[in-house]
Amino acid sequence: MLNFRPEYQNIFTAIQVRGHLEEGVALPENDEQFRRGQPFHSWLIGKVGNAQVGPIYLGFLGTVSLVCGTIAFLIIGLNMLASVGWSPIQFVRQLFWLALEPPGPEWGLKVIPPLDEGGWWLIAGFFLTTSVLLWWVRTYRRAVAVGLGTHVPWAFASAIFLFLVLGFIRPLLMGSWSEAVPFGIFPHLDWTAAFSIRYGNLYYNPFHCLSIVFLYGSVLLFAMHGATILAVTRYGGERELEQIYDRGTATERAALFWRWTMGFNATMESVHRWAWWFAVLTTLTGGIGILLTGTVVDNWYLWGVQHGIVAPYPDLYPGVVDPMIGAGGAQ
Ligand code: 07D
Repeated sequence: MLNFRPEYQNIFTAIQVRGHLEEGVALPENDEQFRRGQPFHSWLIGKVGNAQVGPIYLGFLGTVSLVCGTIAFLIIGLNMLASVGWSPIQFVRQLFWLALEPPGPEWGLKVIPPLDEGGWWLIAGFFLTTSVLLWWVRTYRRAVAVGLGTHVPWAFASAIFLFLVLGFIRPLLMGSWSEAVPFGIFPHLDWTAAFSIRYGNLYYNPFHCLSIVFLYGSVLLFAMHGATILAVTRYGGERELEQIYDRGTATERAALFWRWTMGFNATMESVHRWAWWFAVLTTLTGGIGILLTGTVVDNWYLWGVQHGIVAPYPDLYPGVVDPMIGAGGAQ
């Protein structure tokens, strides 16, 4: 008969650990001044994470990044508000449909087209990109400052790569800002659907396939790992680092469970490398797929036909000629 504490029996009974308030490791003097706020405990926040809130480090980069992010957010929001005649009620009612669109194709890569014809989109994009990049530098510098590896910043860099490909690099390669994604909730979803159709169905883009594999794979790995660790906490398995260098019964049992159920087990350490690579490769392969679209490959369906991946449509209506390219069509 196993003897375990009832708290560990299911996923709903979270344990809230409250020790003394922690200030964290000491920082060099010129860094220390940016550590802000008196830390406190919050029961509600302790329900989903560490009960301690703060201190926060608001250095120069973080502050500038937040300012730039706020400017972008305000430009986007105010443009949307303007598009509904400055009516707060319509703004809330139509929020999901509102957009700040990039410049039309007639403006190519012009640096500042008229503000209401994409100029605001460019300015908002500039501030958002600056904000994201500065936040990246912040994650890198904070990781080094607390003596961590730089794994988090490099994973974040992969996401930023896709973000830059979609909004900056591919539009540059295509020679037009109009290729970029609009700001807005449904508008950016409509953009992805239109993009897929314009380039002959993104499902046939092998890099979109890979990106989905890694996205779903990340979800699966996260679920497997989270479940495994919760399942072995009763043996101290949540102390993962100790279990990596001094394998205990928690690791043994978890490993045995996976060998029993699927014949193979990751190690207490390697599962984190699996997770890191799957997450990073989602956006890395995705970015490659988007870079190739419209630049190297113009129609992924036809590309699939050409490479024997997909069957061509049967020739049901022989003799029908596209009037745009056939005789008598527009010149
Ligand atoms: C987008 C980039 C990083 C983000 C950063 C954040 C802020 C916040 C906020 C101002 C997520 C910066 C922003 C700080 C600012 C304010 C308020 C990461 C991003 C740094 N697809 N699809 C993918 C599936 C279809 C299409 C990836 C599935 C259709 C396009 C992923 C299906 C069509 C693109 C994926 C499916 C289509 C994608 C995204 C199923 C039409 C992309 C990975 C089951 C709808 C993107 C290669 C990711 C890509 C992408 C999944 C279907 C179009 C794997 C599961 C056929 C155009 N699709 N998709 O992590 O990389 O994004 O494609 O049907 O561009 Mg797809």
